[in-house]
Amino acid sequence: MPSEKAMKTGSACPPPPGPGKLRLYSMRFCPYAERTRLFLAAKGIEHETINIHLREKPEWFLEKTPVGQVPVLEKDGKIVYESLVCNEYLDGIYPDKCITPRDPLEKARQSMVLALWDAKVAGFYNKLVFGKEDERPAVAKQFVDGLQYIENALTQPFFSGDKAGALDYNLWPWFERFSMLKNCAGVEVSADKFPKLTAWMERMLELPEVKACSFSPEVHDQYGKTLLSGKSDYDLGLEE
Ligand SMILES: N[C@@H](CCC(=O)N[C@@H](CS)C(=O)NCC(=O)O)C(=O)O
Repeated sequence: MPSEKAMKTGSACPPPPGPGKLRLYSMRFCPYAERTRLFLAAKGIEHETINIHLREKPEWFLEKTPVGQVPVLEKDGKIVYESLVCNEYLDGIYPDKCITPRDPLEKARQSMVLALWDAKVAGFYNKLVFGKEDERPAVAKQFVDGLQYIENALTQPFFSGDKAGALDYNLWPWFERFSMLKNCAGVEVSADKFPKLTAWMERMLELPEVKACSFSPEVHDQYGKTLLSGKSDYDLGLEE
């Protein structure tokens, strides 16, 4: 099994995965890569993971993907990148326990909620964590207003219906990191303002696939501090 430590510039390119074998290029704290890790865990797909040092990317990684971002999947000499594309690809090549909705209207609905997330929430989320301190009160209001759209879109018990599905897994990684909002910007997602979302978060935390892929709020906070200092510790918590 490859080491979990992030591979850097100058490292030797690992030999390609054997025939039929799947490899994920990831970074342990990346929310986009977590989307794909959640799909892999929920579907029970055997795979190996190679973590990438995103500040000192290996040359061979940049040869695999022009975008230079994780997640990336590799199987039988073929490369797929972009988290949402990776997840649909996984359902395409491993059709058992298909997570992506088959119904075109439901698939469209889920994509529209993700588009709402991108348009109304994600940017403010990033600004709260990484942005200027004096702008935070205004941004916090925009974030909370935007999150209301997501609360309204939640068809209980899960975004995807009776069971967690694509939309739940594709949104979850940011909710898992909400403690960073509280600590960096004092913004709390409370049950009285967001009763459906807070109940959904409790339900998500009980799922085995979420337990398998998540880090605790304390670890996210520790990683967040290294990220904000400009020196992300991709190997945080791993043995020397
Ligand atoms: N749109 C991409 C975003 C992926 C992304 O931003 N990944 C970050 C890590 S969280 C990354 O690889 N950053 C390295 C870089 O941009 O150079 C996706 O959905 O996969």
